[in-house]
Amino acid sequence: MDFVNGLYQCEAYGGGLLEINDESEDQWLYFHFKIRGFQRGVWLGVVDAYNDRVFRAISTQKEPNYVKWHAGEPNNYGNRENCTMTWVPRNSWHDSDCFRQEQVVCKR
Ligand SMILES: [Ca+2]
Ligand SMILES: [Ca+2]
Repeated sequence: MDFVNGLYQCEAYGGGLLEINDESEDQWLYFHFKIRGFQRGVWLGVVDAYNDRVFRAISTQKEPNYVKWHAGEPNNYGNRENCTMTWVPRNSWHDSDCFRQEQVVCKR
């Protein structure tokens, strides 16, 4: 599912897209991604809404306290990467094209 459809889906459940707030939550999620067979990306509720490379959490509109960018990310590849996913194989974050089809996890 692309980013915005994932966001709408989560809001329909009364929540929002996954946000990861600290290292222990990150480890808990990674464990669950592995046992549930997640392979590619999982969208996070962290966006570069103005494409100025300032990523904010949707829930707070503030820069998140905890981030886990992969080395060299966010790189705004092609000047069109304004959404964030955690890439399960490396357990680290990438800015990414919002129209990619990735996995969705909701949080509330
Ligand atoms: Ca961007
Ligand atoms: Ca990127």
